[in-house]
Amino acid sequence: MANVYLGLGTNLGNKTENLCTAVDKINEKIGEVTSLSSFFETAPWGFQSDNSFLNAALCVRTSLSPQEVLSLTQDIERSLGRLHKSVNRIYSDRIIDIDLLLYDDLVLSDDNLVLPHPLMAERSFVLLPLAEIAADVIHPLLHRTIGQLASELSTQQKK
Ligand code: PH2
Ligand code: MG
Ligand code: MG
Repeated sequence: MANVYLGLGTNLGNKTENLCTAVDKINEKIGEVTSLSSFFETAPWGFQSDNSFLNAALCVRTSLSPQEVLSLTQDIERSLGRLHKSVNRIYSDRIIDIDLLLYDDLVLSDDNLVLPHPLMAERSFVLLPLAEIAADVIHPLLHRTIGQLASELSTQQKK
């Protein structure tokens, strides 16, 4: 069994409902959701939009491989009505986005999946929810805890 941390985000429609539906489907199709952060209202990062986000992080215990988890999260995104993915980091408004952040302490770089998520340490909309549920988890490449990364990022952003 692996502990997998997922980041969830939505900035369209009924955002609370979108997150809750995604969590239910993850619990049903991927494995037991063992922790869930609170929902954070955040400003769009990396693109312009009038629609603020609701972001969350969760831990799911699963016997599935990283690729199987990825494929199921993409099925869940589609079942909630997500139409397109970002291309070359051109982001757009979305009903739901589910990102794989950490899969135990696995380091992996496939064409369609990189673990840990390559941008997680730069994004407070990822680190703040994640720090609520995984403060003591160590990032396998940066060798710092999620709690440390979160507080370092917020100090950096105040400069
Ligand atoms: N996701 C992005 C790009 N920008 N900004 C916020 N606040 N929340 C997100 O989930 C988010 C974003 C790419 O997936
Ligand atoms: Mg994303
Ligand atoms: Mg995504």
